[in-house]
Amino acid sequence: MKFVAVGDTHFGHRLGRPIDGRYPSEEAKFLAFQHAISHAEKIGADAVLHCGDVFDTPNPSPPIKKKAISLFERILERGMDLIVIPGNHDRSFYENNLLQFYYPNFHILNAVGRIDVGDVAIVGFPYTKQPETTLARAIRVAEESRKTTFIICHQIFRGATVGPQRFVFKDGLPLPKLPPHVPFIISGHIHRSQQLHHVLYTGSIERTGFPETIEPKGCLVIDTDRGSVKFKEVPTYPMKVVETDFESALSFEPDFGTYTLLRIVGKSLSDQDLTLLHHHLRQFPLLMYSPKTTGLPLEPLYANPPPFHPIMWEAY
Ligand SMILES: [Mn+2]
Repeated sequence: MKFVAVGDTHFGHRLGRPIDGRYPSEEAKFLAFQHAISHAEKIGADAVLHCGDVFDTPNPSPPIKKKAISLFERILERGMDLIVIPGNHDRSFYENNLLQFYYPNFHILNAVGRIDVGDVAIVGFPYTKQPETTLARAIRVAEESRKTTFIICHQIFRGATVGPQRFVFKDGLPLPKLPPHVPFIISGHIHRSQQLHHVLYTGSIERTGFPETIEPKGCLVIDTDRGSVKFKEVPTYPMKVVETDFESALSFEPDFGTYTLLRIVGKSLSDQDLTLLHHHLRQFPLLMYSPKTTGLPLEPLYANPPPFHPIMWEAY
């Protein structure tokens, strides 16, 4: 059987200012998710697993909800199961939904629960602030299953790494022991896809901020016949970080259609410097810059980003 796991779609996420009334960042999230769906269709996936943070906010606008629902329906109409767990950005949305009336293959896990898809079981639970007890409960539910079982969640595990400076989460969940028929846990929440032993992060489907410029985006493809899990990259909206000195910043022109963060490094800026900068840079809707306060000289952060290792697990 085949599964496509995605996470952190953050539908409705807005970055920069709109161009002709539209935020490219909003459309980019849907486009990236469509690429993941197309891949699921192409390989004949049995189910799509969404590991949380469907929306960016608890109350997305009606057009954002409608677009998201239409993409969910595309998956469901194809006969694939769709299993969703609530993340931390958008939990309230999941409480009442009518999709389940129309599509018996649509599943939301609002508490620890198990969904069977063919000869595989999926155990999942929503984002929680008591992750140790909830994960222990999920593992007990998984133990009762006699099938190959995947656990899906939306949590921080100890050792997860993000950002150009390789920030490491030291306080997350310890990596748990899993029963032999539970080969791995798939999690959303950390936007950089990575493997921590048997914990696999899908990563966000599109970038929600500049620290994510250093990594590709995509979904995970699970093939239970081969026992493999692989990262599948999807095309994304152009985004980059430029680090420069103050003088160059005053004449900087970004590429049109590229989200750009301009970091002015090496000099503490005065009020007058900031006014000059703002006057020049405010004309570009997809450009953001830093610093925005006086007396805070920035160090370069992006000169030596950590290498990205796409998940390529051949035999779990
Ligand atoms: Mn998220």
